[in-house]
Amino acid sequence: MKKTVGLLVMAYGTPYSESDIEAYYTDIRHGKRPSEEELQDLKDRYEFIGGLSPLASTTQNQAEALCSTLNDAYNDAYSDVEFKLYIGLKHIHPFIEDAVEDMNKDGITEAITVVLAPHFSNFSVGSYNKRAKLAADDNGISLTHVSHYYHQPKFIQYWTEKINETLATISPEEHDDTVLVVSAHSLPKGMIEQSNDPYPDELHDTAELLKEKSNIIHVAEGWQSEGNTGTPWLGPDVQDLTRKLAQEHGYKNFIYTPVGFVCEHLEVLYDNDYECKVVCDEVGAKYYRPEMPNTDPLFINAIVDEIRNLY
Ligand code: FEC
Repeated sequence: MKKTVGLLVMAYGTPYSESDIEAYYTDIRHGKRPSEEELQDLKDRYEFIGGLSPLASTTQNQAEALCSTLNDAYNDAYSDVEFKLYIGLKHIHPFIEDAVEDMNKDGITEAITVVLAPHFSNFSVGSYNKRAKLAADDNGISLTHVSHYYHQPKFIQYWTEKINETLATISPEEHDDTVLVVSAHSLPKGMIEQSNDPYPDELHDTAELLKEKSNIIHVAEGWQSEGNTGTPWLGPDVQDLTRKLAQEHGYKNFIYTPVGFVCEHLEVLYDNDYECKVVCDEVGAKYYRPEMPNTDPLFINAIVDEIRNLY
């Protein structure tokens, strides 16, 4: 008899329809309703990327690909374990707590948790894990958390291949005029510094690994998608960084790799593909943004490899 272990895949979540946007934004802001202006601004950004974000269906596809690849990997090892998938979202239903309750109803007593974000911060992956743990403790379920997987060779290989494929479309004489911008979602600076959070170091390690493994010559690190809290966030912001790099080095080509995210969604389709592109146009440089990992087998297997190290 195989033992059924829960696979709790957690992700940010996105509105399923325009009418969900207000409640979703209110949840992101810890229950504080956005002003009419803020709400309209967010609605306009969704409108700009085609009405809604592809995040909901991509999360579902990524989670299903992960669960089946994981089951194949454990079958190959003649294991007595079978993983059953549960999806728990941070800001919209099915919430993390709903998924844990479903596990309990199904008689699950042990589960692996994975967040669809590759770097660890106490304020991102750590906060998902905390919510899962609280709910799991109430339901008598023991959890093993995947903290991060940005360092997994297959994750780095995915991005290395994408960078090299992009470079291959740029003439070799221009490679010295090309810069790679490696970025993740910004977070409030004070929170990160006070808690000695590993998040900035993990982004830095990612940038170093990509520089070492790929054919890129110049690499810069930046932060993106910061919120309006009136307090400083981690910088440099990718748009300011673009202007500065163009001014100081005269780069002609900018390749953006938002490695802190794992698929195309609002923060990539708007903040990179629109906002960074506008700055590239302004400074007379070309904009490139390779495809995000989505369900690429290298990406899915990077998470499987991390799980196999832990469980
Ligand atoms: O495609 C979509 O519909 C959703 C895309 C989306 C992802 C995402 C990932 C992260 N966020 C992180 C932190 C913050 C902090 C605040 C914040 C605000 C927003 C807003 C939207 C939004 N985030 Fe998000 N985030 C996505 C979407 N995020 C929409 C609200 C409007 C705005 O500010 O643009 C600020 C909260 C506050 O105001 O108090 C902090 C982090 C990640 C990456 C890790 C993860 O995926 O969990 C960190 C995707």
